[in-house]
Amino acid sequence: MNIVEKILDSHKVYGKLEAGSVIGISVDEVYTQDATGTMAWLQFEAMGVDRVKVPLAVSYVDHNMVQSNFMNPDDHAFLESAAARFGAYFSRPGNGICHQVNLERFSAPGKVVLGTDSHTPTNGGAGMLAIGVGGLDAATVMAGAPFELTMPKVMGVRLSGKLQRPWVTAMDVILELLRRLTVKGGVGRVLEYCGDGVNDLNVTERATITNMGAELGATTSVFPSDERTLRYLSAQGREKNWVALQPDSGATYDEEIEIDLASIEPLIAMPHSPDKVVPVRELAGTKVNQVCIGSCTNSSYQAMATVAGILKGRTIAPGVNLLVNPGSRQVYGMIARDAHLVDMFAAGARMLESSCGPCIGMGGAPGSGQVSVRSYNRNFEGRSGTKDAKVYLASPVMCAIAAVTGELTDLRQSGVDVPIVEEAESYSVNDNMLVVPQANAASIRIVKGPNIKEVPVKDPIGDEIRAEVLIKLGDNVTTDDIMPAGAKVLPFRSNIPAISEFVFSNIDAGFAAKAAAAKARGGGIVAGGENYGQGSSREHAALAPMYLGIQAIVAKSYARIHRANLINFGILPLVFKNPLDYDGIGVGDVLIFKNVKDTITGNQVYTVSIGKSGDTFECTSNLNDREKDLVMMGGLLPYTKFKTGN
Ligand code: MIC
Ligand code: SF4
Repeated sequence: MNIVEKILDSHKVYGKLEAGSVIGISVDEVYTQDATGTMAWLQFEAMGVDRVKVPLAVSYVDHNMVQSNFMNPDDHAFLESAAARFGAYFSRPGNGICHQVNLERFSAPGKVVLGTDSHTPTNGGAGMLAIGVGGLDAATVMAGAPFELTMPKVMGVRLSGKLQRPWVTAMDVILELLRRLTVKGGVGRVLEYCGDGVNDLNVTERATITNMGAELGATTSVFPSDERTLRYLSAQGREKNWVALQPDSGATYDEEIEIDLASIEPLIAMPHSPDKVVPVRELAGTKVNQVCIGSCTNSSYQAMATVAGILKGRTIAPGVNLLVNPGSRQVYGMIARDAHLVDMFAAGARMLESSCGPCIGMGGAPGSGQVSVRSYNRNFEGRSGTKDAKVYLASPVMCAIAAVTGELTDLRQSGVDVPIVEEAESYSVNDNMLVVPQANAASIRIVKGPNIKEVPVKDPIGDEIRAEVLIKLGDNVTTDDIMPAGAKVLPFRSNIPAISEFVFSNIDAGFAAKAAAAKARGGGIVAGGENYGQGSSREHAALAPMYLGIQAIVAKSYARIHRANLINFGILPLVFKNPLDYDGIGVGDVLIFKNVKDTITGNQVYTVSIGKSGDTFECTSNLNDREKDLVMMGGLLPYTKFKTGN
């Protein structure tokens, strides 16, 4: 068996480990973050379960950290009280970004972790099977259900050789994969890293690679657990969590690709997609206005100390703003202790708190039309908070050099020395910002500020859908397109009626009003191309459209987490049987589906007629048995209530 099969086999509750079949697995840990966690915990509360039923649950606060009014701190207070009430650890604001803190303090090879954030696979760097899910899926698992997924294909990524340090980093490895496979290349797959080259990478470097495997659309990515994993866990004072985890000799993969680490050169992703990757040297001379270093992708002690070494004794170039958000308080403390922080400050860095910050448009927006180079993982249009900003993604080394030279350069020609920093021998461990769950919590009151509203629930599906195409989009529509983030919108994550006003607002400012009008006439439909809903796990990208009366999406294909979220909220994720039919529909067309219920429970081939012309085309829904029930009943919440009799 390969590693993925080993972990799934040891956690299997039902199903067959054959690519494409539905399996249920037990889960060792679930974590949430504040931007998706308020919904997850409200949903958990609505399920009427007294205490989480997974061995470990952690509620992090890291996204909604700009407290421009009462909303975000109210959410934090809600999360803290819900964690106490239901038996989860609470990672207090300031402790760091969920993925990095979880890797540091809770990762355990061979175990399964779900997180309500698409970059949960960060933990795969330490040999965990770590999967990003929507809040409702997390709540259901915390309430005791197995996690159900379609058995993915396992793609072996065979690494050989060694990176050309210090110029080439783990970030360049994942950029190389994005260059080869694109943002759709990982859909339906888990990437399992193997081969001698694995030894060249330490756990935090591996975590950079598995973190950004999310941008490939992969279900997750995983590295073996070896001596380097033991070393990392020991350095975290957690060697007891180590187990060895290697593929059996002769283990096979559904697909395999090879990467010679020595052949990788410094790479960069151009606006506005993580897969628009080119060698940095091709862009040499491009002027840079802003540099952002950190986030959940590149915040290890090693990365931060390397950046400080580049900045030491220099000043950032005129016209450049440098923002640094170290991913955890642990790393922040260590770079302060070792005076790297002094070198960063002295060079002119603007040090931010340990939170997502500019990565999700929570402050740090670039100016109009500016070039921002970031060691982050996503550069979707508008995500930075500035629609016409040009955001590039590159390694922390490239970013630091761009900060001091003011432009993109062929690193080796830059004249800047880059220190080689070894992996930390030991980490300073201080868990005082992790609130430990207590027994006897039944009397704890859950605190809900005025912006925290009930989760809306859809009615069971009707037998006829007659709904208008409200928007028609191309391939790779992101959840940032559907449900934008940023400092203005994120505070409404606990208030679906309010956040719904922003659905598709960066593409069509009148969308919410159009949808409301269409709702009265039978509802709306969204038309999309391939890989609809890539990116974030935010279920608001399904929940808010559902609230606006969206009945179905018709697209050529879907990203995994978003498809699951649509089903969880009772929206039909339809696929054109013939992709060319996409061309035959337009905004304003009324699409009519008859015998919907019989089709869902039957062959799932829907004959759709287009109102005006009377033309027809076919769609399918590819729902498994459980998904059929969910869509029929209006989603996972009514389904769970029905099953548990609540
Ligand atoms: C992101 O990177 O897009 C986020 C913000 O972390 C999201 C979660 C969210 O939208 O709250 C993710 O990656 O899932
Ligand atoms: Fe936060 Fe950005 Fe990581 Fe998402 S990708 S968890 S917004 S740092």
